[in-house]
Amino acid sequence: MSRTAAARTAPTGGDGAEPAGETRTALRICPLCEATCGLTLTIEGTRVVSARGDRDDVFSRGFICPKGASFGELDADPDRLRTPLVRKDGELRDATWAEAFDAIAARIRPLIEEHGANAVGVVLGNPNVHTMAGALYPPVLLSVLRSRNLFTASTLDQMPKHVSSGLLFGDAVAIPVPDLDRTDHLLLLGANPLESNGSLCTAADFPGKLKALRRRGGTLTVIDPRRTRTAQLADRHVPIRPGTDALLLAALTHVLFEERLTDLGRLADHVEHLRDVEAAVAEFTPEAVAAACDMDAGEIRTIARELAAAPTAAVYGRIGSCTVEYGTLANWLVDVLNVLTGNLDRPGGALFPLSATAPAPRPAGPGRGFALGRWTSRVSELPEAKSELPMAVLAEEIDTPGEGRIRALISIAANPVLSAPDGDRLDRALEQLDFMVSVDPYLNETSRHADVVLPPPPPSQSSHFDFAFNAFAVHNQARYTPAAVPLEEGRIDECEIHARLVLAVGGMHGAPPEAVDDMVIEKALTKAVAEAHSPVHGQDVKELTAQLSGRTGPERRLDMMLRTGPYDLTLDKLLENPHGVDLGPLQPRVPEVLRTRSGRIELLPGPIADDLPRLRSALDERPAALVLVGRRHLRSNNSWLHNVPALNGGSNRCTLQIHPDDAARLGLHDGEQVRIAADGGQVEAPVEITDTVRTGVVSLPHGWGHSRPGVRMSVAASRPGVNVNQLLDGSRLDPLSGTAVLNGFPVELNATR
Ligand SMILES: Nc1nc2c(c(=O)[nH]1)N[C@H]1C(S)=C(S)[C@@H](COP(=O)(O)OP(=O)(O)OC[C@H]3O[C@@H](n4cnc5c(=O)[nH]c(N)nc54)[C@H](O)[C@@H]3O)O[C@H]1N2
Ligand SMILES: Nc1nc2c(c(=O)[nH]1)N[C@H]1C(S)=C(S)[C@@H](COP(=O)(O)OP(=O)(O)OC[C@H]3O[C@@H](n4cnc5c(=O)[nH]c(N)nc54)[C@H](O)[C@@H]3O)O[C@H]1N2
Ligand code: SF4
Ligand SMILES: [Mo]
Repeated sequence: MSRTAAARTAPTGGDGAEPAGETRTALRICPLCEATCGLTLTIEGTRVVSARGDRDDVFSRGFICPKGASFGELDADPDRLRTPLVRKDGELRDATWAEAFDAIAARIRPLIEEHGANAVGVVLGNPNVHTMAGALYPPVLLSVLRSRNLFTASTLDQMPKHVSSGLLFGDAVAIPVPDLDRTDHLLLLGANPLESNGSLCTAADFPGKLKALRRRGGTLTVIDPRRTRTAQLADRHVPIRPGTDALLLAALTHVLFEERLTDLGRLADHVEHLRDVEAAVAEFTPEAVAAACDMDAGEIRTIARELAAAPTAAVYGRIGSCTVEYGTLANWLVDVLNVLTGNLDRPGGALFPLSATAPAPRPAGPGRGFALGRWTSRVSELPEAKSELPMAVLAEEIDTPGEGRIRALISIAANPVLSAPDGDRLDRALEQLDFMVSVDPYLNETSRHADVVLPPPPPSQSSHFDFAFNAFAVHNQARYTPAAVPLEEGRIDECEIHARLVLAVGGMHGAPPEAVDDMVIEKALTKAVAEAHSPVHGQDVKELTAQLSGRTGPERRLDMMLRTGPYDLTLDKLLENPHGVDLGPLQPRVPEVLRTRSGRIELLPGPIADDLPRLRSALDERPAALVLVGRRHLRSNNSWLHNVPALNGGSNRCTLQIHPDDAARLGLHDGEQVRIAADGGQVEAPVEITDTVRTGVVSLPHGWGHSRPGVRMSVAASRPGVNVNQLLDGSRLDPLSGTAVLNGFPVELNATR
């Protein structure tokens, strides 16, 4: 047994005491982005002193980036909260776990009883997809709360993709990912994996995979208003006008029909409404969209022909195609193009991953379909999508008086004061709540408003399995890393925090936390044994429950999901294979994956057809003189890594990037402060003149603005930056998905001299 393997089985339980100074290694899947790299941690006593890429990891093969390398520094950040905080006499003070959960039970239950379930809002932030707790417990929390006021980072991010997948395939989480390792041609829109390491396309070493694509003779086209590091790798970079991707994609679709370049291949028998799509895009000729996109009509035709001619190809869009005015239409068109070129669901194209914890595939056939707008938000009456309301209306749901107002908020791993539009308004709204709980390691711009803060332990002390990202990975695999360091005295695991939260708000305060896991296991197994296609069909629930291994509730739940899943896997098998189990390349899954009412791919869904007139009218709109887009830096992760000294600095700076021609026109000099104004407000930032951004476009990153009082993030506060989302008032949304328009909105610049 290797040292590493020995370390993996050692600590978690017991007292875990280690003589200080003794060095060992342990494996930990990195939780800092979607690439899910395997890390080898070197641990001295209980301190992580270094992190390297795990060369034996079946998925990441040793890849690591600067964020993963700073795992130890992040883990040991002295600003991390060590104990729960409870507000007394207006001030947040250290408290015991018992006091914290008592306070939650005492305050939330009466509010629900008096004002109903919707009086409690829930906000789920991005790191929930990077923790086991965040995958396993929020669904239970929501089922006990039964509140319609759910807001997540998805409506600042990928909700357009969920809506598009829901409508096309009948399953909002059936998201095709580009087959990076095998494709011959990648058309990439609004994504910068060289900095982000990829998203809704989990691939460790995305940069290496793009280089390999080119080495094997494949081609890469990048559509991005900035000449990003990803664009610099491409065969073709198109600096499109922000917000117009849907027009470009509609024109590409048009060309495929017009030039008879469609070839659905095996999918031909599984697609509805093909001719309706042809009619729907009839007006979107390359010539008609060229001016709006600021592209050459000939180039649009070339891109369409290249896409059709490639032996295999994948169209892939991310943030720049999501958080924009026509986000759902663009995301729909991405997969329409994949279908029309026969690339959906074929090796080398865009395929549906099958994760180890997904339910075992059921036989093909009609499903329940996907419905949008089953209820609306109270104030602006915006439709729900995937049971969520737009994050952009959270503030108004709190600060607008009347029946149904949100009076209490449970915020888990979220920092909407910085990540959502108009943080100032949200900041004030949070002050008006009767009660707020934050599950968060930091006292930051959002959690500072909480009455109770529940801090999870640092990542070295948490076990990890990627429930979310395995479902979007470019290669099927499963890896589990138990906690690398034993829980520090006085800490409780984040899974237990969530379980106790569920019990406290669900009227079962004080019950053992495993009760939550037992309840879930019983319910899930009862369902599984009744399903003919389940590997446990017809078996006895009690016996199955007794077979589950795992030292903790979450481990037993993982074991259960593996046993009822599509592969012959158990928790023990994952523990025996600490570097992971390779489950092979992605396989075709149509029609089994489809859940539409027709059991086929519904290529022109009604809500999409109804939204197309909006896109048609965009053809005649006069573009704004200057629009703003965001950007990500390799050493960042949204709003919460600015407190790690190694990650705060270098290229990771909150500057306003502007093209030299625009700077000259506006008389702006490099380094000077500029005032940026938009319909929601204004902020000031230093000018950075660079020709990597096209003319007519400026770029300011998000996640900055750490200057509010009461925040306990000393490093971040020393270089606060400004909050780009203060430029927005939350009214610009992609209507079908409720996703905030964070890219491509008009701004004005004024020197502060
Ligand atoms: N203008 C603009 N705005 C954007 C974006 C953009 O591109 N431009 N991007 C959007 C996107 S894609 C996203 S996903 C959102 C993100 O929006 P949020 O999810 O609101 O923001 P994060 O900065 O990811 O903050 C997450 C919070 O989780 C906490 N946290 C970290 N680790 C853990 C943990 O292990 N457990 C718990 N319980 N908490 C933890 C952090 O301290 C922080 O408070 O921002 C969006 N906002
Ligand atoms: N280092 C780092 N990695 C991260 C994160 C981070 O903050 N830092 N965040 C993580 C999260 S939560 C997410 S969701 C992913 C996001 O992953 P990506 O989508 O790859 O992230 P971005 O770097 O925001 O890339 C969006 C690109 O879209 C471009 N763009 C803006 N508007 C438009 C437009 O209208 N059309 C087109 N075609 N392009 C446009 C921008 O210039 C930018 O280059 O990254 C994840 N990984
Ligand atoms: S690429 Fe992502 S998962 Fe890999 S080490 Fe960097 S932050 Fe971690
Ligand atoms: Mo995100």
